[in-house]
Amino acid sequence: MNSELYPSLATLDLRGSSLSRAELLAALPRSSSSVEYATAAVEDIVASVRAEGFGALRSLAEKYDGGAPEHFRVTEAQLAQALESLDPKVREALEESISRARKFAEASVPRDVDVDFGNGGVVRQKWVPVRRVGLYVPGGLAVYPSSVVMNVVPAQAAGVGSIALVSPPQKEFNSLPHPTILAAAHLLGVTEVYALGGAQAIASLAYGVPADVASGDAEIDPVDVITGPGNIFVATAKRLVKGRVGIDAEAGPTEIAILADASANPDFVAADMISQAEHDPNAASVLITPSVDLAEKVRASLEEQVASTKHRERVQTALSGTQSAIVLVDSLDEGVKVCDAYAAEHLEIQTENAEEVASRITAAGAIFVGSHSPVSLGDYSAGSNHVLPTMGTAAHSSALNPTVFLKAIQFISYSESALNDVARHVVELSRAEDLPAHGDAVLVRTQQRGQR
Ligand code: HSO
Ligand code: ZN
Repeated sequence: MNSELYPSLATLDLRGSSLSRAELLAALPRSSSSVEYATAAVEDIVASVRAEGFGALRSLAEKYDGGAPEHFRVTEAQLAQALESLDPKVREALEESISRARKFAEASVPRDVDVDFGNGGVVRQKWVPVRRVGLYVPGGLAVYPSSVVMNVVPAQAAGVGSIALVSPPQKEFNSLPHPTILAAAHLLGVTEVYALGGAQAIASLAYGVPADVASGDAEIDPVDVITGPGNIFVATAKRLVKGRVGIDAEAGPTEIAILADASANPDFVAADMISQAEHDPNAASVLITPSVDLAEKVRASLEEQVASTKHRERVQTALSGTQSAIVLVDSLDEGVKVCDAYAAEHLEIQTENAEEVASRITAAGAIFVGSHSPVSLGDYSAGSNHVLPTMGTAAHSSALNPTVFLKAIQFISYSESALNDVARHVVELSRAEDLPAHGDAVLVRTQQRGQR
């Protein structure tokens, strides 16, 4: 094929090969970001926050964020001020994003179940929100008010009563979080916001921070669940505090895979590859196609579109990295297998009968079906969530959704006669496990001790 166009994007030619799943996994492009190397530094940060509270937070903010705010908690007046200063068009766009995300999140809250086994033997499952959550919104290369929406809305839909939001202090904004982040928080009715970033923010949420009389900073109450994307230090810290708190899927560099055939519009495919590459030089853009002709046209379109895109350098680095490629396959069926093995954060299906092809996919964070459902739509305004599992973790993990903020409590309520119905089976199994006291606890109620 003609790789002279956009030659820095690699080709992986799988045509005619019959790889095992393990071989396929090894062959597929993937960014090599690993949380291990940050572990020692993050352990130190978590330990110092636990030992020294706000004192540690102050010196860490000076060291990593170029300065500490007067108080870490953002005041109501500062939140209101940020919203007042927000461009009305951005406000309108955020409101639309919130209303669609809310509609979808509320519809996604799982139903309670109630199963009657007869004679008054009932088992129920009730979804109960966690008491308090901490949501991390990154600073860094870009400012993401959209991520405020994507984290807050499912927590609210789940019925969480207490929400704390953290985002790194920005030197140019008086060491407060970026004003559009504050504005989005205020729009969503979130009143507890802290200028805290990095591993220290995660440690503060997980373990809490005692009040500091000297500085006047009030106590930060520990949370039960922490969600939200962040850099490698944030991801590592979340991994460290997991168990003490629940976390969402670990977020690595963003990735887009596109399964396309000859019917796809190459300009659409190229634009979507560029759109996610724009996030990060480590972002992954992967096109999977049985059509050599489409692959060539996409290269030509990339050549043109990359030249005029704003974050050209970042995009070029991402597209020429080993994590990005055009993968040639023998057929769409083979393409589906490749998609399932890759388990992309975002998967676009730009083929004939896109709905049918999409229905055969079994691993992806979110699937964007057909020519008019680009990933960037989902990033902002579709109603779906943009906090998604990366690095192949979509094989076992899901988009951020209300269940992340809920626990399913089971209620067991049996009457005497319902207990009678199964008593002998409990006794039998307790004997099989050599735990006779288990059976006795039933027999003492059903007065069948004589049968022992
Ligand atoms: N594509 C990113 C989310 C995002 N895009 C935020 C723009 N703003 C990861 O899913
Ligand atoms: Zn994006």
